[in-house]
Amino acid sequence: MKRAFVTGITGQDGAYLTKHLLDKGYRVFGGHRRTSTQNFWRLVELKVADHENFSLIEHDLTDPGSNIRALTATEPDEIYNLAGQSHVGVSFKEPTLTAQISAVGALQVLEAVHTVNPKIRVYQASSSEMFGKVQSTPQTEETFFYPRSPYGVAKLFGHWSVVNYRESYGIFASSGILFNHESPLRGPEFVTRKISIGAARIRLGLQSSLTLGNLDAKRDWGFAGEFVDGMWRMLQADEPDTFVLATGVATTVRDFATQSFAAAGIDLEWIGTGDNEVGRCSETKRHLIHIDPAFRRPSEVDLLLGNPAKARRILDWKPTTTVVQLSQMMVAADLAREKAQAQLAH
Ligand code: NDP
Ligand code: GDR
Repeated sequence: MKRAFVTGITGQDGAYLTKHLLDKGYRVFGGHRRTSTQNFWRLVELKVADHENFSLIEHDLTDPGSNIRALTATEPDEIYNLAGQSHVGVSFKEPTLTAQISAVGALQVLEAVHTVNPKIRVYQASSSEMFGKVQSTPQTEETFFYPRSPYGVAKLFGHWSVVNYRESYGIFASSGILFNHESPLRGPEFVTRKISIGAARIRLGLQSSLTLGNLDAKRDWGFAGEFVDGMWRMLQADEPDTFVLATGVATTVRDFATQSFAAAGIDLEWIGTGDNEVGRCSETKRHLIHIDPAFRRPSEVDLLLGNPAKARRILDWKPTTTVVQLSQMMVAADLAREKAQAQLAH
């Protein structure tokens, strides 16, 4: 039975990857940091929390001893380093913390592997945010990096550390440059989930409107459940390498909102420009989406659009969920949750 240690188990990808690995017959150890309130709701939703081959282990990426102890205790064949301060907007407010977790933390995982057992295969959660300011599209493994946020800079450090440990010590370490991937388990502070919750609550009369930032940003949005399979495939390959995982289709935030509100049965139309732009219901003319400049970032990434051809060629990985299906899946889940919540309250 193969053994895997997954850091960041309480996050979106941690939950989906754990389910994927358990379905493949792995023994999975999930790293979680101590928090004053437990947050295992995703593991519960995917029904992996009580699985006989799953255990939790306390782990904080920023503590060197914690990394060493986690590897010594779990003796994994593979480690998936998913832990991180993953919010780009927050990284502008907490740049040092972001670097400590997502840059130095990634290095410490590699150093722990180098120290404890250099045969452990490593997956590092790198990001399309490293491409930042658009140099060319679609973005591939060869595209020049130009990060535009403390988050992107930190992830680039992690990415190059992976390449360095691969070349210096022969460690099987792969870097997955993943474009945005979403799901009903996405954190509510990311724009897709913020929209799906907002659409569901407005539809049910629980909320009157939603505020967003930059509607013009374009992202290549895929389904997280399919992206974790790409992570696993990277560690089954003959050689460690760098791979882009993306869908190859970019959508504006505005269009994602229009699709999501349509999935909730609300036809949106857009009026005005800039910070005065409003999304209103075409039927009632009620204003449902406003702009709040506070949600804009000091420097923005305008367009992320990936070409996953290398992953398709070498890993035989291909996503199939379209962005419209994704928005429908997310809105359906939030409508069901909000209805259940509202029933509980009565
Ligand atoms: P989430 O924000 O949902 O999860 C992040 C996880 O990291 C949480 O479990 C969090 O724990 C944990 N974490 C944060 N700080 C520490 C720490 N110091 N020590 C240990 N664990 C910590 O992110 P996702 O699941 O969406 O993403 C997984 C990884 O992939 C992240 O590194 C992200 O940056 C990267 N990524 C994500 C993409 C996406 O579109 N989802 C695209 C490209 C890269 P806690 O619950 O305690 O906060
Ligand atoms: P991103 O995702 O920054 O791409 O990082 P996010 O959903 O936060 O933003 C996507 C785009 O939407 C714009 N936007 C808003 N964003 C948020 N969060 N809230 C708003 O109200 C809002 N309005 C508009 C943003 O400006 C941006 O252009 C995600 C994370 O998962 C990272 O960890 C990961 O590395 C990258 O995707 C790839």
